[in-house]
Amino acid sequence: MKQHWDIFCTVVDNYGDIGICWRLARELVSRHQLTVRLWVDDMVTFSHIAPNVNFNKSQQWLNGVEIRYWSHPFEEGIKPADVVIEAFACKLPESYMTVMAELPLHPVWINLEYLSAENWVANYHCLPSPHPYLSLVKYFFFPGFSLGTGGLLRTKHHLSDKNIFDDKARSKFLQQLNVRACMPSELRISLFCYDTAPLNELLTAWSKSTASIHVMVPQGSIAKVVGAYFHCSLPKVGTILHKGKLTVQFIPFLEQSEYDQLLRCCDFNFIRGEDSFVSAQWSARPFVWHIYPQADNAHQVKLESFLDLYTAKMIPSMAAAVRAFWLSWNNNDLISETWPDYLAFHMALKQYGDNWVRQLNTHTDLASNLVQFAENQI
Ligand code: TRH
Repeated sequence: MKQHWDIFCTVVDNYGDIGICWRLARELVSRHQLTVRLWVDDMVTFSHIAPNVNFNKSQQWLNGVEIRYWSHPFEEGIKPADVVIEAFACKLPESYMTVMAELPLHPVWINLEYLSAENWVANYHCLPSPHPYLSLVKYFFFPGFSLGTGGLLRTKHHLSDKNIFDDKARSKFLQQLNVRACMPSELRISLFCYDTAPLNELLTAWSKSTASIHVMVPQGSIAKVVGAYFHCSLPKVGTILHKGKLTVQFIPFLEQSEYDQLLRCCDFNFIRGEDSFVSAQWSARPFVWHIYPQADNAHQVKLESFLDLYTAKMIPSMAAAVRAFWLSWNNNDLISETWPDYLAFHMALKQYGDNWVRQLNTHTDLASNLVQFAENQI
């Protein structure tokens, strides 16, 4: 009989939590043939990355996943699944946990953690934590980049099969977005970051760049900041603005798998948070991470740990240029000085992206690791 999985997701802010859970749910259904129910407390945010989700419905099926609105109080009479994923410590409903504890065979209960490249991750991966008063055990599952961690989410949308998504497919995809073909020396860039990033400095650096630059900006708060730079309030989809070497085009906020495709069409991807950060790596294109800011500057350690890992096999000058640009992007510092050095490594970074994907591919992916772990517990 097919195993049943429940994934619980609260949308803290933005799109990352539901972005990851939605990817994972589809992967468990399509590749591991599991029956998956995804509980989400914010259907409107969900519908931004998955426009086929009807946010007025409390139950619906999409891509083989049963999507349920997580209401408060939680629905009565719900039978817990064989495996329960609590995404990012979102706290399962009390009533659901009580039923879990009453079942003769307790479900496998996994808390899916945020991704980090820090060394301690492997030591904490899969550690059990007994519930204080129910006879249940929760396991902490840490995604990561190295052996001994839970690995990275890798889906069919991520895998850049060069034979399928070739130049022709790329041009067709961009045409659908009304993005014109680039001139031979022009660079195509996708821009997704938090609106605290030093956008004005970067746009100025781009306008003075040695290469012509065509930037695609999805609708949202960044579009407003970029629009303001050009004295254009509320730039609409399709608006194109110019300054010096820079062309900015405002595009729609895309459906998640389309966004994955966009990443594979660009010369540089500016990404953020966790999910687009992982997708950008699978796209094998040069990328720049705007990390989600955390209390006590915990994100700085996370950023440095990833930089150490990612640049480890680069030649020193390239590693220095990457580190300098990423740090200036995250710390609002000296963008005009770090961009030209970073840009100079464009071709080398592109090649490095292929090697990086090869390195990541030597580890088992997150969904497969979760399935294996659950099977070992049952
Ligand atoms: O949106 P994010 O900032 O999300 C998160 C949340 O802030 C979360 O609380 C925090 O814990 C986490 O970051 C670290 O960034 P992220 O993770 O990249 O998620 C963005 C999602 O939006 C991702 O699934 C890709 C998707 N997306 C689209 O589907 N279409 C688009 O056009 C764009 C730009 C993104």
